[in-house]
Parts: sequence; structure tokens; C-alpha cells
Amino acid sequence: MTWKHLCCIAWTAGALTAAGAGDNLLADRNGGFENGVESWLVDFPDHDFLKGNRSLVSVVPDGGRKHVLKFTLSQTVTDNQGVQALSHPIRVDPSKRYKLTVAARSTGPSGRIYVMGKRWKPGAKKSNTPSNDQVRDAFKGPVLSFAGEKGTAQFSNVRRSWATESVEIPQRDLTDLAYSFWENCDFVVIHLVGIGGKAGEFFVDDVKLEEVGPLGRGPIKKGK
Ligand SMILES: [Ca+2]
Repeated sequence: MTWKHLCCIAWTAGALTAAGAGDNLLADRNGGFENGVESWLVDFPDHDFLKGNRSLVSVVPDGGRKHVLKFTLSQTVTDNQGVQALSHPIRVDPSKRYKLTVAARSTGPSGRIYVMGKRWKPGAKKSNTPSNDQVRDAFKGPVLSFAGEKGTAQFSNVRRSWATESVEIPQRDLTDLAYSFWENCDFVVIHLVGIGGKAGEFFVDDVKLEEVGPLGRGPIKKGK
């Protein structure tokens, strides 16, 4: 067996090992927009509301940052559908807890940054790299807040200057039913949405998703 073979085997074994705590699951998914909008879904030609989405999305330098995602929103767009970018589905282990971290700034729109938990659509051909239309919503994650709210925010309240915030997925203190929805998820899709508030420009950079440990259900609220 040659050195080259050994390297190949080692690489394969590494690639097949499940991601561990602390690994950034967006490391190979253009979380910093260095490759433009590669690995992000910004074109929605089949959705009437979102037909113009792509034309409102660009990747630009901003401040000391060389490549950041930029949404440009009129008041009408801010008040209605907003502008969005979705990650492709990212494989997760629902017995684990995750943390979404995002840097952002905004000259007007408040934003809504969160993940949706996903499971396979019936009949979808299973793989580790499904497209967004092969999976369906199973769990709505908490909205990441730049105003200090922990899992209860409606909007992200992105500030005028760059800041970095995180949110845990799933949120703590869920009902048994909500936990069961999370536990049905095979993937998450990150939603970066400029919406709500005032017209303006909405910037996002350095999107990260990390496993932070076992789910550890914690205090459980009984309820429907
Ligand atoms: Ca960047």
C-alpha cells in the first residue's frame, strides 16, 4: 500500500466521521460569502411573491469586510415578503443541540434570521445533499435576536453597526410536542430574511452552525 493510498483512506475516514461538537457545519458552504451566493438559494422563479428576490441580493465589500451578503429593500418589500437567502439543507442529528451564529448590520430592516428543521418529503430520493425542494418543514427554530431576546423574538432587530449574535436550536423549555417535532428533523435550512422595520440595506456575514452538545431536554412544559 502506497503513501498515496493511506492518505486517501485517512481522508475518506475523516469525511465519513460525523461532525463533532464545535465543527462549523458551514465551513464548506460559503458561510462568509467569499464565493458570492454559491451554496445559498436566492432565486425563487416559481414563487409569485419572491420572483424579484434575486435582483435585490448582491455580495459586496462593507467596512473592513471584503464579501458580505447585501439585501436592498424598498418599504413595500420590507412590509411584505422581504428579501431572503436560504442555505441548502444541512444534515443534523436531532439528539443534539446546535448554535447558529451570524454577523449582521442594517440601515432599516429588522430582519428574521432562524433555521427551519426539515424532514424528507414522502418519496424523495434520499442522499446527504438533498435540494431544498426534497425536504419539508418539520420544526421552526427560534429567531436570532440582536436585542438580547433568548428564543422568543419575532424579529432579529439587527443594529446599524456590525454585531455578532447566536441562538440555540432548539430553544430551551419547549413542550414535549415541540421537542418531538425537532426529533423528527434530518436537516436544517438557515433562513436569512430582511423584513420588517424600515426600507434600507440589510447585510449578513460569517454565518456559522455548530453542534454544542446533547439535546438534554431540560425543564419540560406540559402542553399541547
Ligand atoms: Ca465575508
